[in-house]
Amino acid sequence: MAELGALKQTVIDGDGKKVIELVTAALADGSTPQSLLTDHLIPGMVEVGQLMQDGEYFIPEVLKSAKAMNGALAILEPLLATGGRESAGCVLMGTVDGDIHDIGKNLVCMLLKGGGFEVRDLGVSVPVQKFLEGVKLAVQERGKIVLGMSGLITPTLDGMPEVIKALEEAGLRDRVKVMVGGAPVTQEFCDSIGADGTAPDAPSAVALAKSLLAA
Ligand code: B1M
Repeated sequence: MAELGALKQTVIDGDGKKVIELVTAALADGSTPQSLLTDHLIPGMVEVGQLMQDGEYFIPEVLKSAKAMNGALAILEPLLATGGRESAGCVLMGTVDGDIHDIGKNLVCMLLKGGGFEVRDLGVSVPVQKFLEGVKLAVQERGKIVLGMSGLITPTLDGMPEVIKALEEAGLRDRVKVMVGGAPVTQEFCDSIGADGTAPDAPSAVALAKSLLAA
């Protein structure tokens, strides 16, 4: 489909209406949600990041692209949903306090749902206390759970060890497997804060959540 080649560029241009048109048409033509994400939408956002870094894009342009991307994710999400399979477990997810980036988190949530997980999404800029309350409730209802924390801004990553400390103080740490991620998160950082694992992208986050709950 010739028009599909334009999808990445429409994300870069932040043309939300056109992105939805192209995604809808591509799905009708038989493209899979996974291929739309991997081959077109995510590369579009990666290029937006590069343009921001190069000083060619500023917040208003980036915001338009992010809105266009989230519009596409909203269409793809139900197509990746579990369809009544047995639950693979419960993942509580949020972006750390002070950070409003949600595209990566939304992608991880989407693929986790596709992988059979019940996902409780606390949203963006989640304070320590809100993470703690979410964990308490999820543990009560579901037993052992995975807590996923996403962070894109280096200084806000400090929120991750704060949440882990709060879990320890509340006596909940042994009921929760902590998964951290986001572009600036490294394995070294993960180890240094005592998290249980990190994943570089959404598909590997699903594999990690499965192995953490199986462990
Ligand atoms: Co901002 N921003 N931004 N931004 N933004 C970055 C992150 C930045 C790298 C740009 C840059 O300077 N080069 C930089 C952070 C630098 C740093 O500290 N490391 C930055 C900055 C500085 C800022 C502001 C401070 C800018 C300002 O105001 N001066 C501001 C902060 C606002 C705030 O949060 N308080 C800001 C604002 C924004 C927008 C609002 C305009 C918009 C966000 C809109 C939204 O999310 N709804 C935005 C965007 C879009 C970006 C870039 C361009 C793209 C991020 C993105 O969506 N990537 C980004 C530049 C870049 O990344 N190169 C940038 C696509 C997404 C699919 O990838 O999120 O990495 P990612 O997620 C991946 C993996 O990381 C992983 O899986 C995902 C899918 O494969 N993953 C996990 C993510 N979470 C995971 C969790 C897991 C496991 C894996 O387990 C729990």
